[in-house]
Amino acid sequence: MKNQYLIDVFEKVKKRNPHEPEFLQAVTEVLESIEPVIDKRPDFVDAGIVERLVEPERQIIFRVPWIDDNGKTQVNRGFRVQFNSAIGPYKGGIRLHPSVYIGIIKFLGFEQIFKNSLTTLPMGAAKGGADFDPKGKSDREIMAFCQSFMTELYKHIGSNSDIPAGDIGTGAREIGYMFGQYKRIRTQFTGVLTGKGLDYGGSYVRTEATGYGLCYFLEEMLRCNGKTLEGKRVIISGSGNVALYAAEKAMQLGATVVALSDSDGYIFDEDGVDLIPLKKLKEVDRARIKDYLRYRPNAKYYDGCDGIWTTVCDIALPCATQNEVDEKIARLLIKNGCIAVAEGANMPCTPEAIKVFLDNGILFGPAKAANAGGVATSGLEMSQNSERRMWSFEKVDERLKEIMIKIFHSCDDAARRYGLEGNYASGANIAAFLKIAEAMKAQGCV
Ligand code: NDP
Ligand code: 2IT
Repeated sequence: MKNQYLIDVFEKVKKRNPHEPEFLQAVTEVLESIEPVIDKRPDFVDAGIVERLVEPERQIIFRVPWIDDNGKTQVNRGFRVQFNSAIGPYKGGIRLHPSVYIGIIKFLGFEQIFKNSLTTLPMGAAKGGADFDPKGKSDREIMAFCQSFMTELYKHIGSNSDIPAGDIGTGAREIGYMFGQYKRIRTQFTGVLTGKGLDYGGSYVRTEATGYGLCYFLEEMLRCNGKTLEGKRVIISGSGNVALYAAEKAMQLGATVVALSDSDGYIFDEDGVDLIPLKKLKEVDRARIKDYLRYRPNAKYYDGCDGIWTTVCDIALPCATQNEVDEKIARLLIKNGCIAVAEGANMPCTPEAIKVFLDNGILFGPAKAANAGGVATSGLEMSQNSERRMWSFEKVDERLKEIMIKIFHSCDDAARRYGLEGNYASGANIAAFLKIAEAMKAQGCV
């Protein structure tokens, strides 16, 4: 970074947010790529856009007490960071994972600003969560936690102010319990959460949306570079909501998915993973990925989640968590013949890894563009809730596809306009930032 204004803003961010490496990483990546915009737009500097952008509008931290199955009191820490409302009500998921702390929620909330801007839908940005580990908990314990979490969170959210959704550890079950508690406390049946069940205000395709959207984006990125998904060998990290539906769509588009993982290890199935047993294992039984071998004894299981990146592939889709692909892994993927990487997870590739991809001509789809299909479909769920109607699967899927193709082209166009052809990571940041910055400028110093 050479721009003095951006250097000064970043120094302040570092000073104000020590011990939050993920947040600083997300901010650095954005500030570096908007430098050519700031160089040309002194009006953004005058309006203090960037120093306002890096400071959340509101941060809420609260106690979440609940009783476990042994009658013992447990206490978790809950978060909601309402980052930016320049272009719409706060919108973003809830992460339930033991690693959650304020720095993780802030990095995710910050990324969400740009992602939501790219969707073209009117959504501001927030993220929430708790350091609660859903793994191994009974349904009753999950319900007790979700009800307690919502008993505080309800004060800060609403269908026109802040609309949470799922993320790691928060799926249909958790959204259901949270929605039930919100409705009970507020006596209001509104679209306050997205990712709801289809029987009570949910949208078709929301379950599939992030994974499907990732593949729609990937397909367009490949097409515009004279390639297709047909016949490609794909590896996907994770085996949660995003990974499973990325696998499903990649297969529908003619690719062979040979490996998926969880935090313990990964499976390799040479002829292509069989999604029917895998979905049952992960979505119904809540089992581990190694149990896949019970259905496909010829597949292989290896301990250690990092091992998946040694698998020979044409395309890699990191769909588990942040910073799972580092520089070493990036070089290994390239050595093994990988031609494209698209991020299903949020910030799964380190800045060093991204640089290696870009320097080596690997097609790289950045998270805030490539995984925006989830929140975009949440936006479509909000529209349906407002209309009090439900659109067909086909209609939502069609809208999702259109949005993902448009997102790819906004990244591509912005990159070209700034002489960064093929750098969709910078293109995504620039395109998203311009819209947010104009909206913030128009609304004055708030
Ligand atoms: P899930 O909870 O459904 O699945 C998460 C998967 O990632 C699991 O397989 C989990 O393995 C693995 N995982 C989680 N943490 C780690 C870790 N620290 N190390 C290794 N593996 C890990 O979450 P989602 O599929 O919803 O989310 C995955 C990613 O996609 C996240 O980065 C999320 O922010 C992002 N995302 C999600 C969207 C959505 O709509 N759900 C939308 C856009 C982005 P294990 O079971 O062993 O923990
Ligand atoms: O990271 C994300 O975009 C999500 N977890 C989805 C957010 C949403 O509001 O659907």
